[in-house]
Amino acid sequence: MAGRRIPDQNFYRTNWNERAFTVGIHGPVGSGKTAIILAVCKILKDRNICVVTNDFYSTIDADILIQQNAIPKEKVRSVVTEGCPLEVMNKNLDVNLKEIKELTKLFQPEIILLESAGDCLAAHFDRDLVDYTILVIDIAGGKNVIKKRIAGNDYCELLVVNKIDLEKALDIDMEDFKGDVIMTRMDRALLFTSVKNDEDMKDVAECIVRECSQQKNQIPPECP
Ligand SMILES: Nc1nc2c(ncn2[C@@H]2O[C@H](COP(=O)(O)OP(=O)(O)O)[C@@H](O)[C@H]2O)c(=O)[nH]1
Ligand SMILES: [Mg+2]
Repeated sequence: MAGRRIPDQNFYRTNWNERAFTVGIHGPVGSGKTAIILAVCKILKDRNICVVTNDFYSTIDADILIQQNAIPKEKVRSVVTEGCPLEVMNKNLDVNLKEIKELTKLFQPEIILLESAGDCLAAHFDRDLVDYTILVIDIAGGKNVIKKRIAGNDYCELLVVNKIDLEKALDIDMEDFKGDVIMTRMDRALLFTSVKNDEDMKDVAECIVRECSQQKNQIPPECP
């Protein structure tokens, strides 16, 4: 049920050589961001992709991507974050931008996937950092998780509700659950996924590639 992106009339970018098309992938710890990035990298293996991860005090996520041969080692950068999760992306916005620009210079990638940590919405949605924002949540929070407001749901371009394969274990009625989620998204893009389902992961990859192509082919408005 991928919908359309909210048009952002004031946002046109033409210089992709300094900072490649960047996808911000954020959401709570454990929702499946790294697992989705892993799957997307494998699906898009013939394209030129780079990844930046943000890990607290570790390089775990970047290590997973490299060990699982999702992406060549040199195309992954790990920003090791410290301190309060609420501030972490904010503090590290410059560091992330630096890594993204360096990767762009080195490889001229078509797409950079940025896995972010923490809840600093201002940083996640900063247009100087990312061109397309994906929020990943999972159903493990229970059937009411979407009724409690999810930080970022109002702003992200694509909401991914992951781990739907766990519906029975969590005793969730998916039809009810989906209805609640759809209410919050209206006509904005939304996917229900399991990383165990290749088709679901292909849908995520497709959204990214389509958005990348749309933004790069956008014609800026003429100056008045
Ligand atoms: N059953 C199931 N497990 C998943 C799914 N997605 C991720 N996981 C598992 O959830 C855990 C956390 O995933 P991870 O990608 O590290 O979450 P992150 O913190 O958001 O990056 C890992 O053990 C994954 O294998 C899914 O769709 N279904
Ligand atoms: Mg992760």
